[in-house]
Formats: sequence, C-alpha cells, structure tokens
Amino acid sequence: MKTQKSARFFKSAQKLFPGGVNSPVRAFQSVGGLPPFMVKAKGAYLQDVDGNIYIDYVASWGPLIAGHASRKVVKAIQKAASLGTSFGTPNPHEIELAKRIQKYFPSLQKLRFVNSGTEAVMGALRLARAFTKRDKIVKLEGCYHGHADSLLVKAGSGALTFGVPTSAGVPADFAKHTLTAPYNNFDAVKDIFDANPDTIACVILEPVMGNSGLILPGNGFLKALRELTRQYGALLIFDEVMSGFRVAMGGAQAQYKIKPDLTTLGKVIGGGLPVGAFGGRAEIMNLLSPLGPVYQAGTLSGNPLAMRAGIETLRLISRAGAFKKVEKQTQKLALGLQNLAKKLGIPLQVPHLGSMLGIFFSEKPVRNLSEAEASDTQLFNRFFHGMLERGVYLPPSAFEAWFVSLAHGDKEIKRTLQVAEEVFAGLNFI
Ligand code: KE4
Repeated sequence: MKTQKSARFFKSAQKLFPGGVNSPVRAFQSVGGLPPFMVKAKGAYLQDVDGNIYIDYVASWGPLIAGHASRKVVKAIQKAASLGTSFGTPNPHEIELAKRIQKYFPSLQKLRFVNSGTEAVMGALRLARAFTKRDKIVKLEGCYHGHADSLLVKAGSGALTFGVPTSAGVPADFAKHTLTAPYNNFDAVKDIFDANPDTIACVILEPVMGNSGLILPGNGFLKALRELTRQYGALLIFDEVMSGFRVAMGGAQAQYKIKPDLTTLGKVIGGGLPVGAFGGRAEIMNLLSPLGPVYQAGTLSGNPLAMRAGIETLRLISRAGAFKKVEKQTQKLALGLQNLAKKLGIPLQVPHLGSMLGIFFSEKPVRNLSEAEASDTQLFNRFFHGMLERGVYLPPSAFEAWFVSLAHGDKEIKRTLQVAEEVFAGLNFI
C-alpha cells in the first residue's frame, strides 16, 4: 500500500497541529503507524491521498449512517447553501429537524440545538445542576461525554486511548464534584448515593457504551439507575450522542424502554455536519435562557445548512426497512467475525446492537472499562493494521465502536470477512 503522500501531509500537519491532528484519536498513537489522509468518500468507501480505497467502519465516528456523500444529503446541503448557510435567526428547518427527532425520542418534550456533542452535554449538566440546585454529578468509568472539564474524569475514547483518563488542566475543584463508578455496577452507584444522599444533581452515562469499545448494559442496570435517581431526586441523563439513531432509531431509551429526564444527541442528527442537541422534560428545559436563568447560546446553533443535512439523513434512515437493513448487515458482520475467530481458536468477543459493533480479543464478554483494558489490545493493533493494509478502515483504537451504514451491502460485508479471515490466520494464534 502506497503511503508516501499521507506521510508527507502528516509531516506538515505536525508543524501546524499538536500531534498533526484536530482530534486526538485520529493520530493513530494507540495503534501505531501513520494515519492516511483522506480526500474523498462515497457510500461505504474512503479514498486517501495515495489513491488507496478502504471499506470504512468509522463513518466519521458515527454520523454517516446514510453512507458517505449520499446523493440526497449532498443535494439538500447544496440547495441549503445556495439559499444561505446561516442566518443567526430562527428558521423553519430547526422545527422540521426537531420534530423528526421527537418522533423517535418522545422523552424530548423540548430540545435545543448546539454544534457538538460536547456542547449538548455541557448544556444538560448545567440544567441538571440548576434544576436540582445540587453540584455533584455521577459518571461511569469509560463513558466519554466530550471534552467538558467536569467530564474528563475516567473518560473513554481518546482520553482512555492515551491511558490518561483524567485530563491535565482540569482544576481539582471541578473534578471533585464528579463522582465515578464502574459501568454495569449498580451497587457502586448506590453506595455513592447512600454516601451523598442529597447533593447529587444527576447520573450521566452512555446507556450503551461506545467509547470503551462497545459495551452493553447488563440486565436491569438501566432500570435500576432510573429508580435510584428518582428515589434520591437526581436526574438521569442519557448521553445518546453516539447511540441515538444507531443502536435503535429511538436510541438506547427505546431499546431498553427507559425514560431519562434529559438526553443528549449528536452525530447522526447532523448527517456529517456539526449538530448536537439536548432535550427532555419541559419543566427542566424551560429553565433555559431566554425563558429561565440557565444561560446557553451558540452562533451557529440550528443553522439551516446543518439542519437540512440532518433532516435528509433522518429521512433516509427512517424509510421503511432502512434501519432493519443496516441492522441485518451489522449482524452478518458480527456473526461472521465470531465464527471465523472460533474456527481459528482466537478468543474474540463481538458485541453488537443496531448498526454498531465492536471487538475485544478476550475469552469472556466485556462488561466494563477494566475488563476492556484487560483485553489483548496488542492483538487488536496487529488486527487493525492487517485490515488497514488490505483496505478495511477500522476505528484506530481498541476502545472505539465500529459503525455500519446503509451503503454497506453484501459485497462490502463479504469482502470485510474475507480480509478478516486472512488477518486472523496471520495472527499465528494457534
Ligand atoms: P463531540 O463533541 O465530539 O461532537 O461529541 C462528544 C461525545 C459526547 N458523547 C458521546 C457518547 C460521544 O461518543 C462523543 C464523541 N465521540 C467520539 C468518538 N468516540 C468522537 C471522536 C473524536 O473524539 O474524535
């Protein structure tokens, strides 16, 4: 595989950007090697500056569920751009996207658009603290909620990838309000509440974890959290930035039939343009300025260009049978990987749900961060490069999830499994 041009671009990028990237996980530091510089994408495929073509399972970390450069999404963006990209005023497209979201997330009685998942989480946290008049928050280890200070405590994704779960630059005074417990460990969360009976504003979690690899909630875990938070007058916040329209059209809250007080969304709802949202019970959301005392704002929030991209993406994925199709392809890939590994005696877990899957080189299913960290990440790195060299682009970290799109047909799944078989065999596991 030719990589000279990417190498040259990476050299220049490193003079401009810390680590040569604009988001840490892209730097390949956890898997090693140099990141290919992509220049175009279509459907399930990416193409880099050296002309190499890859089947893509990153999908820009989730948003591209309709596939890259989907004709209808591109047309909607082109039309919106020709009419003005941003007005800084209310516009009809905000209403249409909000209604499309509410159709699948009825718990969002009211919502607000922002420009990233991080902003959505910041807004939800501030509301939870204002509504309950409490300062402490509980987060679960390995969950990643963006880079807001108070959440970079035992975070997942890039923060975890670097083995620096608690970021520098976060004052101890902030971190002290953030209490953490292992994911899937209800007793540990209950102990925190018993010890802090009336000072916790909320529990925030990824109801399905996608930032420590893919980790599913254990039976009854989410329901127990719902009951515990109600009992102590704390809010339950589902961070569905990644799981929304991905594990199910209505996210984990639909899949597991749990109604959180607040939800954060992002990624898919922008269809590849910068959109985040937070929403929930109207009595909480009405605390937001200009109605209430909680301030939050954004220059480009709800801009028509991003709204139109989100509207078209949701339109495509909500067509009859569309989500089911992505789900079926995801299952085919997951079961195919499981069978291949079994045939070759490789200990592999392949959790999957909706349009997402993950792999852990582990004998046993992974239920939390420490079990994810105990999986064989070196083997993952070898697998990652074996796949990359053969034209399959996986998330460059053992602590990320894979994303399937409407554009991943039988041809792509079959090719991916063929390549995986070659790579598994080359791991000389036996
Ligand atoms: P953004 O600020 O990156 O739009 O969203 C932050 C965020 C919040 N909540 C969840 C559950 C998330 O997964 C994310 C962002 N996800 C990572 C992928 N693991 C984004 C990729 C990156 O950081 O480059």
